[in-house]
Amino acid sequence: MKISRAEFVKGVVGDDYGIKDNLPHISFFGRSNAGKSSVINSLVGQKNFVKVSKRPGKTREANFFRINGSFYLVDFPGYGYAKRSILERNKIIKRIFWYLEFSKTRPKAVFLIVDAKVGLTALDRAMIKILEENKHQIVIVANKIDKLAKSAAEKQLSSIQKEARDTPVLRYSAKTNEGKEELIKKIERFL
Ligand SMILES: Nc1nc2c(ncn2[C@@H]2O[C@H](COP(=O)(O)OP(=O)(O)OP(=O)(O)O)[C@@H](O)[C@H]2O)c(=O)[nH]1
Ligand SMILES: [Mg+2]
Repeated sequence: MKISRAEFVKGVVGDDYGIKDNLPHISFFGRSNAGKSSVINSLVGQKNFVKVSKRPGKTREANFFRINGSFYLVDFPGYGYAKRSILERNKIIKRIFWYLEFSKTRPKAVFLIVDAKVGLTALDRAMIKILEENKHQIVIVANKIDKLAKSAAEKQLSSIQKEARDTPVLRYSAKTNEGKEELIKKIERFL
């Protein structure tokens, strides 16, 4: 698959997604600052398609991007951003969980973006648990692999893979586009 068209459709704050075209969703979750928006930018090949900021906590809405007119990439707000109020953090988690448990439009797959250098955090583990309980297809994307030297990268990847057991872990860099072909292939398989 070649991504030739990417359109921003809407940003959704509440629980009503209001998108009724029945196109499949592929959803991106992860800690704030892990690079969800950057990964989407690298996939669509446009640097500033989704806003990325130096400060985490930029994405506050679930943003729906229609790709090739045939499916959605959904960029969710990151969880665990410490500078947000507890109330706001809870709201975000609640919204994500609602989507994963009750939304009529179940995502075809969930890509969990982690910072390869940081590895899996407690919140990522909680997220994986919810995803598994709700029988979602999961792929872990170990992003920012460019920040690690080769041996450190291998070490981190194998420790993430060991913990993730059967869940696939992809190495990725939104900066260099490493892993882009594999990620697009994975997405394609879920559609
Ligand atoms: N070196 C490097 N930096 C990256 C990579 N991906 C993202 N970044 C940087 O990490 C920061 C956060 O990226 P975002 O894409 O905004 O992260 P996010 O997960 O969407 O964050 P929230 O919207 O806060 O949830 C930005 O400064 C990016 O430039 C990568 O693969 N390599
Ligand atoms: Mg973002």
